[in-house]
Amino acid sequence: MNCSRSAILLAVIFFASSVNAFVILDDNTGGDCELKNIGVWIPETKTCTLTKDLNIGLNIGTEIGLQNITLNCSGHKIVGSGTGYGIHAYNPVNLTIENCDINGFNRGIYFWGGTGNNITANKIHSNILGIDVRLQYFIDISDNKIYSNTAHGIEVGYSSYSEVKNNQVYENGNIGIYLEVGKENEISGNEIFLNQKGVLLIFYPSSEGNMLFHNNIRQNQTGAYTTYAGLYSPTVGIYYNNFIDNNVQLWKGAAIRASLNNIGNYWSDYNGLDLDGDGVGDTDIPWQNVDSYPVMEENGWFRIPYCSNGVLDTGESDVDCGGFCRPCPDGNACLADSDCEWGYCNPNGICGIERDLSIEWVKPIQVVEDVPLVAGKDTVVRVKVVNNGPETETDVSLDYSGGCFKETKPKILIRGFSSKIVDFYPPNNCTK
Ligand SMILES: [Ca+2]
Ligand SMILES: [Ca+2]
Repeated sequence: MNCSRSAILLAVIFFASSVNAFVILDDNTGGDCELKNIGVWIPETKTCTLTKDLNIGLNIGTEIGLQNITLNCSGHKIVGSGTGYGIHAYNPVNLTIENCDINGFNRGIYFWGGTGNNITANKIHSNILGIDVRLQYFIDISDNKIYSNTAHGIEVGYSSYSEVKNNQVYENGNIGIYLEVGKENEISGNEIFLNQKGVLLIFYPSSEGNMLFHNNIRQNQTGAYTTYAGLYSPTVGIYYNNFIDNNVQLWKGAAIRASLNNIGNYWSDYNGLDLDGDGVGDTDIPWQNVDSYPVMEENGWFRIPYCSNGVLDTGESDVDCGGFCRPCPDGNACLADSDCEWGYCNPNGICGIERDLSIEWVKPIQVVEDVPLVAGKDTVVRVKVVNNGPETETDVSLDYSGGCFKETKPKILIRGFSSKIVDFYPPNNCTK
């Protein structure tokens, strides 16, 4: 009796989500992209750019997987009423989903099968599951903000060669990033905080080559939870992470290699001693029963020997800096913002200058101070707006006199008692 009741329920959900959704197709109008007047379709690049918010979800193709499609929401919202999928695709190849704000669905993004897909620069929040992708090869999930989903933030299942990187994953009700079976997957560069479990890793014996590295994992109930099914556990690499103030820093149920080049992780609760002053702890090891090389300070892995040998090595963006080494100063080569001291890698792959302003309280109008710009150098003016009150929306403006640059970012939502970074990019022929 219970069986048939669940079967009927599932059928209803599928029917609702497949009918009650816009459909993007690879034809003259991009399917509903232009037919239903929700966006602009460029056939040459197979790109649908949304021009309005949507209150039902989108299917990319039907039962037949499409290739090389891009959906650019251009910041628009796709809002559901608690069921169905925000964006659904079956067996997509080289599908890109970018700049979407997806909330209020059973699953914000759901892919079943596929190769080479990208999910980048989206906000995915207040769904049951934020991103749920299955049976993927070479999926790239990067630079998204994934928060306040009631179950998991990102779930990658039965997939291989995935990259989950540089995402902010926070305040999800159960698991922040859930990697379930598959090989050669990398989870790196993520900020993972205030989830029930920051990261959950489940492996089968065939799940070789998975890595969790270079992440900030803080204030979760459990930082990282590892386990396996089957007769033995493959080894997962967990190194160069900051484990900070998680109630349980690490649950070790699988085999873990907790160091690379004799450098491990930073553990906020490590209270051993560094007897020879090399930045790596020497007593109370292996810490957490896994880490024989706990570093003494946050991001302490810049002490890797290749970071001070005067040679450009694999893993550095310039000589002895970037990557796992110290961030590079202004003018050095970079591949990502995280390679740079100022946190800004310009489009030419050179570390630019960041100007940091801090607004200590959200007020109707607040003039902070002059920020100098240098002609010929790319600058990002990074405004950190601190809100010491309840959740609010505010405009943030940057105005250089002389008409060189003026921009307002409207209606920036700042959660209560938290802060938000707002970046401006003045042209590099400006001086001030
Ligand atoms: Ca030492
Ligand atoms: Ca080097």
